[in-house]
Amino acid sequence: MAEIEQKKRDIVGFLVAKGMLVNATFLEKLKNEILVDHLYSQLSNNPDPEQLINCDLIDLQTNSSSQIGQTDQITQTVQETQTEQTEQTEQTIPLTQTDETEPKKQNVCTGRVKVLWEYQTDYRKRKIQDFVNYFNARYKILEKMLLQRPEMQNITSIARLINKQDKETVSVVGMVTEKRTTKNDNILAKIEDNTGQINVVFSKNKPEMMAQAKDLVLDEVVGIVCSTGDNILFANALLFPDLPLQTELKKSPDEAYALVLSDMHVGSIWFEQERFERFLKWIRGEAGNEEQREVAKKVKYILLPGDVVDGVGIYPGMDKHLTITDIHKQYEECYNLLKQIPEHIWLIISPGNHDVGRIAEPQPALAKEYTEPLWQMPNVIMTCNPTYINLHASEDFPGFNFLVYHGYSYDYYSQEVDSIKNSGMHLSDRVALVMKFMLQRRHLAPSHATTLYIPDAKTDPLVIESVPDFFISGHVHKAAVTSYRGVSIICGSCWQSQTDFQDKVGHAAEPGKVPVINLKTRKIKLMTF
Ligand code: D5M
Ligand code: FE
Ligand code: ZN
Repeated sequence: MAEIEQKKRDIVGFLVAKGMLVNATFLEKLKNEILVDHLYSQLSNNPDPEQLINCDLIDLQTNSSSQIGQTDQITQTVQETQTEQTEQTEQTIPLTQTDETEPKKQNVCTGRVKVLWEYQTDYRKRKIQDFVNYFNARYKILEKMLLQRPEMQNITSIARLINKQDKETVSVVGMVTEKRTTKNDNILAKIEDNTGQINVVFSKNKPEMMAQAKDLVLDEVVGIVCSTGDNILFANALLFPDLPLQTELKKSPDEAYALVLSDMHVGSIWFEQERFERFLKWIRGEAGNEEQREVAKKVKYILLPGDVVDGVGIYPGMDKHLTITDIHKQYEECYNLLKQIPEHIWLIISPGNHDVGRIAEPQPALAKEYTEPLWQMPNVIMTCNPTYINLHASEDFPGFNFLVYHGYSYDYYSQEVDSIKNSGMHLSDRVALVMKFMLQRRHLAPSHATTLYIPDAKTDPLVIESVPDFFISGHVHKAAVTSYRGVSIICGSCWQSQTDFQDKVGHAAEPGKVPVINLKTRKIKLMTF
């Protein structure tokens, strides 16, 4: 029995390593030992993962009479799932009937999840050079984005500007290393590229640019169109890496929903059990009006972007704020709750700053050692923070790219970026502005040390390298929905009522709001539980 379980794990592990994630239907299939043995025997040949996932018992010519009953049973289960799925997607994803030999390869999944980027933990000790390389990597990616802008045509390196005598219009790309307001109310920033550094003046006489310059944060990489002076630059325009202007909004051909369920904080004395149970009732189709129940039926994905448990030892004296003081038991309780969600819904779990493991980002997927029951769930995908995943792809649809980040760095930006701080909004209502700020900077924590991070010599995983369709966060404990240049920005709420700490810092939590994303219309509604 244990051997079979290990084989199952190896099969799933193989598929995950190949970027193929398995769904409930597939795991249901794995209940049959013949199929497990068959698939396992294939692993050593490095099989095509697509074929492996679509392999069915009926494809296997098994003669074992003792197994036939079981075989029929499983096949039936698969067919039932297919029928259901076919009905749901019929209007929009027609089944191609041409491939008669492989009818079951169509729509076996009730939805598709692909992890596009997975963080591989690298526990070696970091040296100074790693930090240098990391900053260089970040600089290069952002510079490349900036150089695509027409305004950046006359790009010159800083070293070549230092000795320029004549007044000329040039453009530079640099990392901001200093910033201050002068006594004349202009802004003086020092920028640096890999050839040198130079001061840039942003004049208060250009109000639009001045507003942008006030928002500059240290270490961000910007483009500046400027006039040269004597060892100084006078800025005429400031450019952020930013998103391209919106093209057509991608929409799913079929009606399906994704939910954001962040910050459960299971184990906390402030965990809102009753509220969460109301959510569970709805998602199981046992509560809500007719329209709401219809939506519940079509939910295919639930994103849980971190703080799924309250954790232990996160701050001094935390014990007295916990109903469950053992980290294993917290995840076990989390499992007890999540297993009540219908299995046809994918649950995509990524870590937050309260979860087990390191809080330095990128945070690897939650360690199995502490979260075993979650890993065992057939419909759970454990991924890292930040993570980049593709949801709902089909033969006719490329799927949506989701950038999911817990949001630990956001506390700093909501209090320090000039336009956000002075937005007139309450601290807990600023997250939409912060998330837009991140998209403009193309970075999840542009200033060094605004979040803990692990430098990676080759790349900076917190750079927003590809433009997502959806940008999802949590952490702030208050839901928000907006959009920027075609990217839907969504922050989940929480399942923990206002904590003592939040009282102290003047933060107002608003638990129990669930962003419900209609993937067909791209409309997002907040449901309250
Ligand atoms: O954080 C939940 C929320 O609590 C977060 O978005 C704001 C508030 N919070 C947490 N830590 C801080 C700090 N250091 N300053 C200001 N506000 C904070 P959670 O991660 O669930 O504890
Ligand atoms: Fe939280
Ligand atoms: Zn958090």
